[in-house]
Formats: sequence, C-alpha cells, structure tokens
Amino acid sequence: MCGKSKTEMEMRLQEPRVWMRYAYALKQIEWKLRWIDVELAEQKNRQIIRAMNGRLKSVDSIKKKLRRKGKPVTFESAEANLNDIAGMRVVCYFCDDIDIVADAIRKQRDLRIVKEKDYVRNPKPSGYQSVHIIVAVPLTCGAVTEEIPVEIQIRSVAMDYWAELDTQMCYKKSAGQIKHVEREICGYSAVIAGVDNQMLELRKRIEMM
Ligand code: 0O2
Repeated sequence: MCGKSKTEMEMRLQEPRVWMRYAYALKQIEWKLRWIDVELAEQKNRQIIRAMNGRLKSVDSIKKKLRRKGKPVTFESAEANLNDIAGMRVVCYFCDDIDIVADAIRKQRDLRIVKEKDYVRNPKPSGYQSVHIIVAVPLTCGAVTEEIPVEIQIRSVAMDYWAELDTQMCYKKSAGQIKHVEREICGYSAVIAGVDNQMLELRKRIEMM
C-alpha cells in the first residue's frame, strides 16, 4: 500500500464548507487592506505598504502548532485554539508605518479586534518584531452570521528581512542545539532595528527640507 490515509481532522479541514470560510475571510481582509493602502498613499503622499501576502495554514502546520501549544490535535481544537488558520502579512516601508496601518485596521467598523500583540515595542526573546492583530471577520450565510478569525502581521521591510532569515535558520528548529545561533540572530535583530530607526530619521529629515 502506498500513500497516507487522511486523518479525521484533515478530512474536516479540507471540506469546502470549512476552508471556504477562512478563504472568504482572508479575501475580505485582502481587499480591505488594498483599500487602506490606496487611502493611506493619498493621505501621506507616499506609499506606506510595500507588500501583502495571505495564506491558509496547511494541515501539517496546524497539527504541528497544536502539538507545540500542547492542545489536542483535532478539528475542534484547531478551530478553538488557532487564530491564524487564515493569516495576512503586511510589509511596510518604514517602522512608523506599522502604527499607521494598525490604526487604519482598528478604525474598520465591520471588523472586531479580538487580540493585539505588539512585538515591536516588546520584541520576542528571539528578537522577532511585528505587530499582530487578530480580527474577527463576519460571515453571513442565509440567516446565520459567524465570525472568522484572521491574523494580520504588520512589520517593516527590515523586520521582514530578519523574520524571513530567522525562519530559514532558527524558528521552529529544536532549541538547545542551535543556542549560539539563536543568540547571534537575536543580536542582528537589534542591529536591524537600529538601522530601521536611522532610515526613519533620514526620511523625516528629507520631509523637513
Ligand atoms: P507560521 O508558519 O509563520 O504561521 P496566539 O495563539 O494568537 O496567542 P500564537 O500564534 O501562538 O499566538 O503565537 P505568536 O508568537 O503571537 O505568533 C505566532 C506567529 O508569529 C508565528 O506563526 C510566526 O509567523 C510569527 N513568529 C513568532 N515568533 C517568531 C520568531 O521568533 N521568528 C519568526 N521568524 N517568526 C515568529 P507560526 O504558526 O508559529 O508559524
């Protein structure tokens, strides 16, 4: 026999009526952010958002995250414990753009803010920096309205560069074996934050000219 039989969780997550809810919510957020992008560019007279990237979490990644969190690896547990089955990443040019985008998201009256984490003002021990906002997107089907969580990660292009390389080299790798690498990459996060701030100061000086 070849191939792996699907688990119950896999089958349920792959049912169109399940994943389409997350895909719908992600599309709503994508269009809202495109709108915000256009409005902010007009208001500020410069581009604020450099790139946006949305994804639905793979079943494999869902299972691994539930295990990491010590939660049961079931469909119900995934829906109850994970806020990032649908996720959107927004990469801004400058570090002060993060608050501008976050504020624009907070002003959207059709979104409920479920949770916010500011890993820019309080970086993770790894050195990871980003603002995470979990929003609840309303989805109405017939007479029933439910809320679908979407995680929006907002960071500067410099923070994104660090996070991408950290993901390649450290993040989710077994701790201990690579402790020295973790320490080193954490140091680079501070270096990058320094350069990010210097670039911001430079932009501000140019704006004053
Ligand atoms: P992936 O594959 O990128 O999606 P919550 O349930 O909302 O309380 P959660 O999700 O358990 O919070 O944890 P957290 O730390 O707030 O956010 C997790 C996400 O942030 C991760 O998702 C990563 O995308 C990113 N992240 C967090 N810490 C780091 C880090 O040290 N390095 C890098 N590169 N990214 C980080 P996933 O699901 O773990 O991964």
